[in-house]
Amino acid sequence: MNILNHNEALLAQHTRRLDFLKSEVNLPAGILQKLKDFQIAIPSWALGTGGTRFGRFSGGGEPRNLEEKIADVGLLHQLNQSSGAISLHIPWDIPTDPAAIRTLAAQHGLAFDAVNSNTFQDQADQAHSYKFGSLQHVSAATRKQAIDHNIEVIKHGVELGSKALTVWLSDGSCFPGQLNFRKAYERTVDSLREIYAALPADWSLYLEYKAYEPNFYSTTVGDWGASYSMVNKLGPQAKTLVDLGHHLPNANIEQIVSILLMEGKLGGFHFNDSKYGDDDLTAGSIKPYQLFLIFNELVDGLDAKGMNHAKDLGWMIDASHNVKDPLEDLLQSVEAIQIAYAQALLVDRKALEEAREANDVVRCQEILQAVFRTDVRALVAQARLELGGALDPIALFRQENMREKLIKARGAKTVATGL
Ligand code: LRH
Ligand code: MN
Repeated sequence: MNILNHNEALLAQHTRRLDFLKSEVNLPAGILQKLKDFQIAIPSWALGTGGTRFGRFSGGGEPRNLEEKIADVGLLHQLNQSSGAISLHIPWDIPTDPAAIRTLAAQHGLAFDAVNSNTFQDQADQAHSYKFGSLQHVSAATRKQAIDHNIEVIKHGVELGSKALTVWLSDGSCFPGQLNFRKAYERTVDSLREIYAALPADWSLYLEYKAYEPNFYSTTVGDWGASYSMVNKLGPQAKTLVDLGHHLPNANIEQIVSILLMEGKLGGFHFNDSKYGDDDLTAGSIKPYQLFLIFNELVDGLDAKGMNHAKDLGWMIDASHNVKDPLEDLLQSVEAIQIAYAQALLVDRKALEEAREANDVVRCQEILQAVFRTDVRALVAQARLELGGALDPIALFRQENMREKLIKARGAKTVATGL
């Protein structure tokens, strides 16, 4: 891919935009380095075309195995220099030769972020079905099967250099009366304790909550309260994972984030966007102001605790692509996340606190919205440029006819494992 020629053609326009931004805004010292250090993990299960129960419309050239998934994330990282990690889902992506996979990932400049277990689907050779749950199941044998799977996933992660296990449980119920909520909660915590006990000392366990789907009456880890209470019972290595699409309508996610972070129980994120349910749409495509407000709380809370922005939380995307090219969609998500982070770094926190302490509500909004209405794309592009990335990743992806090349290499009908 000819990134140099691409950047040369766009440099004059880029420099004009960056100079204009610098003439309008005092850029805090170190903001470019923070943007360069900020790497977002790409989900291995979102490199193909997603679908719904009503249909799936593949775009072709999808990765046929883990090696090709790593190559696709490597391509994203080459373009934006901000996708330096991949998050695997087991058993969709079992690394049969971990050493070779690790070497291949390193060749693409990629690390392995959290590994994800899967006790929401029955595998062909499985003894006990997860139809009525996994860690909450009434049968101890089914719970043990699910615990053993999570411990197996940790082993795969250790071989790859990952440092976290993400547990999302579809467990719950579809009808009133179906479930004893207290027993389900206690069985889930007891099962998680056995998984927690298998964690290496330097690992984290991220417990992801979700309001509904596939269960439509109750979900046992259904909201931040359930996850937070459970991770507190488990111990210091257990944290709550916030998937932006897993909330009931109009939930104040930035407030949830601020409290979890303050409590030292925020583990990380699955970034996406949604208008109705767990739509898994492109981050920042529906509610960009909410994404900015979340990063506003993150920068404030991370600095208040002296935490390292890039390293101390899990930054991951979890999206599904029904109508967009999966790689273009992921490039857009990473860009939207970098923009929200850059804007949050520009917030004048001293002025905002003074306005808050003075109950000057109008001034508070003026301070936040002035930043939200500041076009920081040139700043995010400058970070990419300085790391050797493309000034306009999607334009270069298209100029290079990458999708056509992938279809030529892999075929038009290939289907990637995942959702
Ligand atoms: C559940 C979820 C979870 C993954 C799955 C692919 O909705 O967000 O994070 O395991 O999507
Ligand atoms: Mn998720």
